[in-house]
Amino acid sequence: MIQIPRLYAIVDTALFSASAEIIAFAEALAAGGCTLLQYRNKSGNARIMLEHARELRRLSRAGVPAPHVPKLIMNDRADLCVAADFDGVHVGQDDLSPESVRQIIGPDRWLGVSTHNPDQIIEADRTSADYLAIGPVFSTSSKEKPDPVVGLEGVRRARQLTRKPLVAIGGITRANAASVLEAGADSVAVISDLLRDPRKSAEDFFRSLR
Ligand code: 3NM
Repeated sequence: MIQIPRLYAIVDTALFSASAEIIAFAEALAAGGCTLLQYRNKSGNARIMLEHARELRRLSRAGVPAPHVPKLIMNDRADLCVAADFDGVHVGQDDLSPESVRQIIGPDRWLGVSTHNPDQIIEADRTSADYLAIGPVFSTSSKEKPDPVVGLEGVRRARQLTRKPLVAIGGITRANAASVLEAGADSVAVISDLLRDPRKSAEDFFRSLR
C-alpha cells in the first residue's frame, strides 16, 4: 500500500500562459512542502506535454533537497509518464482502463483512478489502482463538465467502499480541507486554492491538515 501525502497539488497548464510559469509554480509548491504533484494538460499537445514533463522531472531531481523530492504524476497519459520517467499516472473514467495503464507503466509506478459515484468506486477498487480519487466534493470551476457534487457524504460513502488510499478532489480549499479528511479522505487534491502564492498556500494547507 502506498503512503499518500495529505496534499496532492495539481499543476493545470490551462491556467498559465508560459512554460516558465508552469515550472516556477511547481517549484514554489515543492518549496512549500508538496511531495506529490500532478501534471495536468488537457490541450492534447503531446510534444509540449513531454517537454514540460521532462523539465519537471529534471528539476525535481536536481533542485530540491532530498526529503522534498516530489513524486510526479502524469494525468491521463501512460505513454508520457514512461517517456518522462514520472512516478505514476492518474486516469479518469474515459481514459485507458486501469489494467491497460498498468501494463504500460509496470508494477512499481503509482496508478490513480478518478471516481464519481459508488459504482465506480467499487469497480476501481477491484483493479490494481494504488489510490482512488472521489469528486467533485464541492463545486468546482477547474473542470469542464464536472460530475455532480458528492459532498462530504460522498467522501464518507467512498471511505466505506474501499481500503485503498482515498484522494478527495473538487472545490477543496484551506478552509474546508480538514473537514474532508475528517470525512475519511487520506489526501486532498487541489488546483485553484494553490494558485495565488503557491508556496504559502501549500504551507497553509499542511498547517490546516496536521
Ligand atoms: N477532477 P479545484 S474535480 C480535476 O471530480 C478535477 O474528478 C475532479 O480543481 C473530479 O481544486 C477537478 O480548483 C477540479 O476545484 C479540481
